[in-house]
Amino acid sequence: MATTKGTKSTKVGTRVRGGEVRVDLETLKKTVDEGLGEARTAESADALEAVRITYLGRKGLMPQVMKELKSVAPEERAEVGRLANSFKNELAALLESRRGELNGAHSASDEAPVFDFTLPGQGSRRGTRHPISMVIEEAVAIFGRMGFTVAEGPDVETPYHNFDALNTAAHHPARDRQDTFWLDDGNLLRTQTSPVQIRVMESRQPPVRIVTPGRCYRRDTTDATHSANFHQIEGLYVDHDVSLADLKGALAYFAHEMMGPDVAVRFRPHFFPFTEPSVECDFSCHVCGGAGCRVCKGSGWIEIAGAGMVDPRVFERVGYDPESTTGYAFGMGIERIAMIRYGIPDIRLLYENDMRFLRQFS
Ligand code: 2NM
Repeated sequence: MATTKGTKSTKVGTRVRGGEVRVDLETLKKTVDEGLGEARTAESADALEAVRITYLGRKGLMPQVMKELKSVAPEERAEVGRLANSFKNELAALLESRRGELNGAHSASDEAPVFDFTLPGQGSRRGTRHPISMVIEEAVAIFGRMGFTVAEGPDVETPYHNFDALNTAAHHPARDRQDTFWLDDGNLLRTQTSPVQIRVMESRQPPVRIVTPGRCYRRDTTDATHSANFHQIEGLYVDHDVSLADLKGALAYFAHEMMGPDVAVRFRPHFFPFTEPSVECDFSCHVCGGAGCRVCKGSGWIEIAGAGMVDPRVFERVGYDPESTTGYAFGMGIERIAMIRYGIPDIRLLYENDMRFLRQFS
């Protein structure tokens, strides 16, 4: 476009005397092409923003065109208005999409990488086995080496399986509402795992050689050594000519495998309704070696298991011949063994799910 004295071409038309700009379609079309081109080729967010300010900013070219629309030749005016409007929309959309593009490219390559492959991983902490599970698994493995298999049964039991079949007298204090969690339907939460052994004997003929690990319930007030929920593992071996010597050998083997070869075992007479004779089995204190310390309360011995020869009345109840059938049974508390083995001073630590405590176990 020719430039004459006193006039000067601008991006949207010709500046005439008095500073006003005469907008014309041809110049505007060029400006539109330039604007879209600049927006397409801007290489940074800042450059993009400069394009926006030049064309769409408050003092930019398009507001100027709109203001000067009245100066446009009447035959061009409608076309100039349409072009200016469509350009504004197109440019705004283009700026928007280029901005997204540049921002994405910017963070992915120029400055902070999204992922630094050289950083050490965060790792995920593996869980640990609960000490109760560890003792159960260990005990099951030890008895497994003596030919015992695992049997399980329901936590909710009938009074028949939990008491009657075990020859527990109707007036026995263990049945008391104070000792047992009775349910409204007349059933109860098992107070030991012996009812599992009754169920197994009801359903199988001898020989039977099982251990029954599992959760038991008694209405104890919780303190450092009592929990209303606890675990037992009981064992039962039924065959012909099973003797008390077999029982002693099995429990001695268990003691050495569980607590170490230097642990001594002793048996004291006791009473249980379901065994005759009955014994209690103590392990010598693995901490002081029998000399007496805090762990064994000065006695040198730790009470570990109750046991005995299965009472013929129990065999009668389950349909075994009480004359020809012999067997031993034993039972012990898992928590007690865990506490002794790992030096856990309070049974509640086993039930509070404090990760600082539990993470110490493998
Ligand atoms: C114990 C102590 C002594 C025992 C007896 C029986 C069964 F079913 F054969 F009669 N099961 N468990 C038993 C014997 C349990 O726990 C301290």
